[in-house]
Amino acid sequence: MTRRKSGDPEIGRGRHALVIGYGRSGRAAASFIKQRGGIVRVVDRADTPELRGELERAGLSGRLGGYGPEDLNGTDLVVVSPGVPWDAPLVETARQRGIEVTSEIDLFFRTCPAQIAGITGTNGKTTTTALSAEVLRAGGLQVLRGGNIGEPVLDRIEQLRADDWVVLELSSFQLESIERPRLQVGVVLNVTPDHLDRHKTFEHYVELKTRAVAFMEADDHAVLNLDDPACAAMQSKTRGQVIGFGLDRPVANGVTLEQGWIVIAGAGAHQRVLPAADVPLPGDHNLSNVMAAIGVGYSVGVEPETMGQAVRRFKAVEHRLEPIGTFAGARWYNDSKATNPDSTYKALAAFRDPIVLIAGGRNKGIDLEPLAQAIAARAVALVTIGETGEELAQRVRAAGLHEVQPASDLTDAVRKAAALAKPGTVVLLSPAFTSFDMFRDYEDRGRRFKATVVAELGR
Ligand code: UMA
Repeated sequence: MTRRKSGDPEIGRGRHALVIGYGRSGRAAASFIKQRGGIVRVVDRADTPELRGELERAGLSGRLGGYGPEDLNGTDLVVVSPGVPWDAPLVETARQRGIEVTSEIDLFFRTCPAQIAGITGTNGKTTTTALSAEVLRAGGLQVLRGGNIGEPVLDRIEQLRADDWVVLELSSFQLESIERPRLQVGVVLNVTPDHLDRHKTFEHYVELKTRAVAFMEADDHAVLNLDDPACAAMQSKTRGQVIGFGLDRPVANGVTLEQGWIVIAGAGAHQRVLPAADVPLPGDHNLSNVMAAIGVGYSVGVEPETMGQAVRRFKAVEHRLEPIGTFAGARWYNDSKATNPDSTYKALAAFRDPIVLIAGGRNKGIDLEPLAQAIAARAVALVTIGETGEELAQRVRAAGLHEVQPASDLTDAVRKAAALAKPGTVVLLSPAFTSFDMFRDYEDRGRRFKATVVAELGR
C-alpha cells in the first residue's frame, strides 16, 4: 500500500476564513485554522445562549441568527459544515466571487499524513466504522476513529503519524465536499434512497457514494457489498483492488459465508474467521457490517483469528438496536439512528419475536407507502410520533394493521407502547425518519427515549 504524501503544512495559515455552521465540524475547523494563525469568523443560522457561549469561549467573532453575502467581505476561504447544503446560496455566491470553498473533512484529506480507511453507505456506517477501528487496533495498528460517527478529526490531526490509520465514517454530505477523497481502503455498504431532499435524485446520491472508491490507485482496496446492486456496479468505477463481501452469493476475492462461518475467500485457500453465530449483534444486516469490517482488516493484513476475537468482543453502538432493558417481560430497544425506512426494515428483520414499533418523524422526501406495507407485514402494533405520525398511522391501518395509535409526545408514545406490549414482545423505537421535528438530532431522540423508558417503566 503506498503511503500518503505528507499533508500540506500551509493549509489554513494566514487565511481569512468564514466558517458556516458552528456545530461539531465547524468548531473543529475553526480551531484548526486559528491554531495555524488564520483569522476565523463564524456564522450560524441559529442564535442560542449555548452558541454564544461557545463562540466566546473559543475567542471567535461571528454573526448568529442568519447570514448573507455581506459576510463574505474580507474572506478568502469558506468552510462549509456538513449540515449546510453544498449549493446553499451563500456558498454559491462565494464560488462566484472566486473565494475558495472547503469543509472540515476536505481540509483533513488535504493535510492528513496517515492512511485512511473510509466507510460509507446508507445504513450501517457507524457500526462498521466502530468495528473496523477495533479490527485494526486488534491487529496492533494505531487508529484514530472519527468523521460522521460524531467525532470530528481535523482538530486531532497533530496526533497522527505516517504509519497510523484513520478510520472515518463518511456521509454523502462529507463525500460531496472533499475535492479528492482518495482512500487507501474504501468501504461502500449499501445505497438505498436517502437524503433526496438534499441530493435531489437517487442517481446523484449514488454518484456521491461512488466517490469513496473513484479516486483510488492500483494498490488501494475497494471493499464492496456484492449483494447490493449499486455497490456491485462500483467495481467498474475503481482502479483499486476489489474485496467483495456478501451473504447471498459466492465471492471470488473477499469475505463470504460458508457452512455457517464467515470466511475470507482468496486466490488460495479459504480462511475461517469466526462462526456467524458468534457475531454479538442481531440481524443479517449486522452480519454484512461485520463482513465489511473483516474486509477492511484483510486489506490491511490483520490475521483472521485476531479479527474474529475483535468481532466477538464488540458491543452494540449507542442508538443502533441498542438494548435498553426488559420491563414487564418485554424487551425494549433504542434504534433512534434509523432515520430512513431502509434501516427500519433492517431493524424489523432483526428479531423473531412480535414487535411493537414506535416510528415517525420528519420526512426527507420519501414515499411512505412501502414503509407502511412493511410495518403492517411485520409489526403487531405501531405507535407513531412526529410530523409524519398521522399519515403513517393512516397508511399502516389501510395496509391491514389495526393496532395503530398516534402519540402526542415521547412520554405518551412510551406509555402507549407499554400498554400494547405483552411478555415476549420486542418494543422497538426505529423511527424511519429524521428527528429534527421534535429533537436536536437522533442522539437527543435516542437518549430521551431511553431516559423516558427508564423513568416510566423502571420502577
Ligand atoms: N447550520 C446553519 N445553516 C444550515 C444548517 C446548519 O447555520 O443550513 C448550523 C446549525 O444551526 C448548527 C450547525 O450548523 O449550529 C450544525 O452543523 P451540522 O449540521 O453540520 O452538524 P455538526 O454538529 O457539525 O455535525 C456534523 C454532521 N452533521 C450532519 O451531517 C448534519 C454530523 O453527522 C457529524 O457527526 C459531525 O459533523 C462530525 O463529523 C450527524 C448526521 O446526522 C451524525 N449525519 C447525517 C446522517 O448520518 O444521516 C449525514
